[in-house]
Amino acid sequence: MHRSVLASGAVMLVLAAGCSGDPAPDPTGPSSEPSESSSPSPSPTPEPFDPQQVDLAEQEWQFATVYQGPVEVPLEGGEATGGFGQWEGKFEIGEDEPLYVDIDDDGDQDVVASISFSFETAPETYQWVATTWFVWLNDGEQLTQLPYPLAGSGDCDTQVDSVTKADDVGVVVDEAQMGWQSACAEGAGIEVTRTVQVSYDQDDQPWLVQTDPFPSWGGACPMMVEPSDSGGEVRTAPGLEPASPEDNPVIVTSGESWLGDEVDGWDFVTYLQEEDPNFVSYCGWTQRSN
Ligand SMILES: [Ca+2]
Repeated sequence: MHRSVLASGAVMLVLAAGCSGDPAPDPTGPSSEPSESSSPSPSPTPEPFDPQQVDLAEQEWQFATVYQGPVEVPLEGGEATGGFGQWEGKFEIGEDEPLYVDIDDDGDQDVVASISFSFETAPETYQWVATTWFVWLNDGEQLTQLPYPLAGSGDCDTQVDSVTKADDVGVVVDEAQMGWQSACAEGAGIEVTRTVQVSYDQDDQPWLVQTDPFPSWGGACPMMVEPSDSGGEVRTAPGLEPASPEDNPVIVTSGESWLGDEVDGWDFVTYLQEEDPNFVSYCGWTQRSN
């Protein structure tokens, strides 16, 4: 009897404590915040993609010149052997360090780097053919190479002196063109400096566009071979703004380029500026009239 009275007294005490004591902790209330912030974050934010962590010497490239279309080149240790055009030979990643630059101005660092091809004239004997600079675009998760040559050096052709970061957006290509109808032995002596960035068309296709000294195609350009009577409005890239050289563009016949077959409905053309005494070749695109 006495025992049950004690027991019910204990129950009363528990109930009293439940009613008048401190309120139970509210998990959503302010009192729970300090314990949450002091515990370690269960899922740390992943590291952002760093293009400098990509080893371009171990990537599959597409090698091309402005004349000869792309071949796949799986580099290992910066080298690969294989065919290019009528040649068999070897590909090697350029000697210069890759250039890290936000070439499309989207906030992510892209890469510009070069690759060379030499053909094998005899066992273990190679003759240099061409070096081409390409853009690798960073989409925030990976690098993807643009197949269009940004700039290129070739035998008896344009020679690239440097590709460097522009003060504003893009890269500055310093190169020298051959004089029109000049002999190879005279070398490339006509200095050209152009600033190039990547711009996107309405379908989000990336294109190389020259922004300085005037809007034009920003990639490598085949040299003028002879005058032509071709016409048409020259654009910087298919579907983008008109090229606007300082003087009227005069379309000429140039060395054949694979880019001419690349885009449905568009021709890839070389033009001069009217009255240009140096016959400097620039490139652009005209809408095909069928
Ligand atoms: Ca970018």
